[in-house]
Amino acid sequence: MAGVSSFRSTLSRAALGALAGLLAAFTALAVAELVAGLLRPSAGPVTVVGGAAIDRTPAAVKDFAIRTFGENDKTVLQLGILAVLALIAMGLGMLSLRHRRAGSAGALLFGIVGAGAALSRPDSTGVGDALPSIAGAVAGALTLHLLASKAAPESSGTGAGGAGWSRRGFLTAAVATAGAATTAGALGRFFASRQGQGATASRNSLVLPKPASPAPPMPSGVQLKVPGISPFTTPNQDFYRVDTALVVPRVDAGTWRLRIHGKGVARPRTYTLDQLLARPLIERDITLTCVSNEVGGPYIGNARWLGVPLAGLLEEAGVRPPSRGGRADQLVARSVDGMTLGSPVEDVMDGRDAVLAVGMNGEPLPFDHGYPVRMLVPGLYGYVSACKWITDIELTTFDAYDPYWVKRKWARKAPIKTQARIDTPKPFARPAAGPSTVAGVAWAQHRGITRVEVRIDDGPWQDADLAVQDTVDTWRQWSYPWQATPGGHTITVRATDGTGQVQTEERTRTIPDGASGRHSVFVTVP
Ligand SMILES: Nc1nc2c(c(=O)[nH]1)N[C@H]1C(S)=C(S)[C@@H](COP(=O)(O)O)O[C@H]1N2
Ligand SMILES: [Mo]
Repeated sequence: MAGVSSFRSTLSRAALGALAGLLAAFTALAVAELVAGLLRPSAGPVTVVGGAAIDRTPAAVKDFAIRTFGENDKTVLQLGILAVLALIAMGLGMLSLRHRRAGSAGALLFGIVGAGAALSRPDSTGVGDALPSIAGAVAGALTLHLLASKAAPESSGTGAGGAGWSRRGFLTAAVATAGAATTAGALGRFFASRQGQGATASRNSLVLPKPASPAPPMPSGVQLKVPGISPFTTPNQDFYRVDTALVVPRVDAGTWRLRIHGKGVARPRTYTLDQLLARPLIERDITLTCVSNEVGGPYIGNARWLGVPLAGLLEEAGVRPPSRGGRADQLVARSVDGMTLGSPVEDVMDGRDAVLAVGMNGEPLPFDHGYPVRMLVPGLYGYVSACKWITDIELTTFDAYDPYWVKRKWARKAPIKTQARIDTPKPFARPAAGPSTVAGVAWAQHRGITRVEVRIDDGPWQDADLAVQDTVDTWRQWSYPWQATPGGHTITVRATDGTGQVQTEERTRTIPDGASGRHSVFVTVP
């Protein structure tokens, strides 16, 4: 009996320790968020540790995460960080009942990790960024010390029964801690949201100028009337989002600047948003695609963008493309959160509509998509062209500098590969026998789509009907009337681009320069 009761008391002591550890970690995070909310929300410990983790994740794992969790990948990462933290905190809590100092030392160690992560972020604004983690760690260590002393007062000696501890004393301290931490966390959130208010106000008051060069009227035949096909223009709220930002940058357009400088820039310049908006703007339909898009995948969207032609700005700055004797062959765009993306200067200046976009489908860029200004270069995957929250353009060479993704083994240059996707029927659908419609989208930005063919099982390739082409920079819809016969069928599609090149059958992974291969779906006709 004595054995059982001492086992029970060991167990309940362990539970107390774990609870103390959890509360201490919660307090640490809440205090850190409060300090971050006052200073800089994106310097919060979960954000900086998450950011550091993202930057160090091997490309294959990142690709897996995007594939598996889609746009929830960052939520999953943050929950993972919190889960690991909770486990370690419970361990430290138990340890602190016996070795009070060890528990607190562990808490402080976490503060150092968080502070280190904060200072290593590319958007770190200085040593102040270490403060949230340090303050949180100190609060966590003190909390752990307090709760541990309530749970196992040192004066009580080492008796297994823990005679001296007061259940009420511990519970009171625990409840008070939880209450104080919750308040601190809520205040932190409040201050953080206030920091974004200048940005929100600047976006709400932004009136987009009329384009000097409007997009040509969209031909009515670009949109097929087939249920289940992707809309030709992707609504902003449905537009895919891919970036490394755990906290979406909220930039106040009033203080925002764009600097253009570097090799061969005879007249470096810094622009305000108003200066950019005062220039003649163009409006263009451009389909954007992510290099991480699997064959048949969702990371593609088409929008009507409004913005400043980039080539003109570069010419004013004295930049010449390599084919006209320019010394810089790479344009590196840098965002407010420190992301870097590199595009060939030649492509940006070859006459295509490379643009610094301020508008997306008739409204200012959403924060998620780069407010106030982002770059787009038709024909290039997003990671080598589409810098969101852009603030700096540096002319350099491919030899001299590798931007973010290139350092992580992705290709230096990455034109978008010709692809076609079957939107309907869906994989494993059960369409009725008889007349049926296979339909979807095909894209080969800046080359255009001239032909789409469909094959049922091992049958011959048959021409699909093409919707009207908007421009060579947009995707193109297609449909194929199919007489569905009972049984299982594999439907495959392939596209031909404006250069006459037929989409390759060869399957490649997304890394290093985009997936190739043909999309197919398997359906069963009952
Ligand atoms: N600042 C910043 N810009 C960025 C990225 C990023 O991580 N940070 N990701 C790029 C990638 S990989 C793609 S595919 C596009 C996606 O743009 P969207 O989120 O508006 O669809 O943004 C590009 N621009
Ligand atoms: Mo991407």
